[in-house]
Amino acid sequence: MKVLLKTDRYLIGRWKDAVYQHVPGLEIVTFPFVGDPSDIEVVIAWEPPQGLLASMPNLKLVISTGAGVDHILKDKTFPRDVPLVRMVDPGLTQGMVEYVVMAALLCSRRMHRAFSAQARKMWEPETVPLAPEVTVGIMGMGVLGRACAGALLGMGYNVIGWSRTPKKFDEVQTFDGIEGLEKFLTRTQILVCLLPLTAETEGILGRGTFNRLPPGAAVINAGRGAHMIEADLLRALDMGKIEVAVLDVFNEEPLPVDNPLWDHPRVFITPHTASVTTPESAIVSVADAIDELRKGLPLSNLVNVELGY
Ligand code: NDP
Ligand code: OXD
Repeated sequence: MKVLLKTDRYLIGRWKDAVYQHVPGLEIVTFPFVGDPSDIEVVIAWEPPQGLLASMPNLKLVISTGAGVDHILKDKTFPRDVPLVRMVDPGLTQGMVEYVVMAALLCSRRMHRAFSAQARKMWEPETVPLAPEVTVGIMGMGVLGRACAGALLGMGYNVIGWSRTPKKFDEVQTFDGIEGLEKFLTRTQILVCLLPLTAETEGILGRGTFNRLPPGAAVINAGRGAHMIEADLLRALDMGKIEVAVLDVFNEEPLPVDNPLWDHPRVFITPHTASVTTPESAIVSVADAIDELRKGLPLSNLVNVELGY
């Protein structure tokens, strides 16, 4: 079986080693070398170029090294009959839990004010709410959203969740669908976006959403940049509707130097590193997918390409 690796350039060597060590009996080629496209049966991919997957007539499986698959489905030539499996990996989940807990603490402890006072060498004490006085609303109660909810509950935060379909959790009140969105937002003081990017979720972090949050709310976006209408966020920040934002993902990445978000005193920025897939841990999920394919078993973490996640 011939496998093509198309991952971030700086990770390709580590991915190759991991696949050699964990999945016996594969011939591995690394992009941009492809050889004869009709020989490739499996592609392990991050941001494959437009048309690459469609050029492989014998492709049997595509494995996304990311949890999100928008980077693959944005290619309109993607062969939709080929199974697409996404990344579910304890390391990726742990990274996101750490990021969201860190970001929630930055917001509820109002660290932007402390950092601003430090920059001005001003001693400006203030009391901040404790976690039990703060409600964190998580958009997207999937693998990552649920894990973050558990960690935030452990910190003492109130946690509520929003998803496409109804959910039931012991300690997390949940809302679903467009009908549930308003109630969810009006109760949320720190909004965390962990949605996949789909036709339905694109632009969801915009004026309509910000207007429904209580005044002085915080926004954490670790989903995708296209969830956010950046101009609406800047307006909401400047109007005081949103007190602070923690952003990991952007409409254009790397974030252009002239983007006003860089200089905003109440915006924290990270470069799409909320959680990064580590080949040495993610290889378990990749090996499982190839094993399931070889044995003709149902594939774990199969994406519904119609829904886009
Ligand atoms: P999952 O597929 O496990 O969960 C997705 C969740 O979003 C589900 O609860 C789903 O609802 C909900 N959802 C989807 N569409 C809608 C909708 N239209 N309305 C309301 N809820 C919706 O994904 P993961 O938790 O594994 O990952 C989530 C996203 O996080 C990824 O797609 C990726 O974009 C992002 N990510 C970002 C990283 C970073 O470093 N910044 C790293 C890893 C992931 P339901 O349960 O009803 O299906
Ligand atoms: C992912 C990502 O989707 O890294 O896993 O953004």
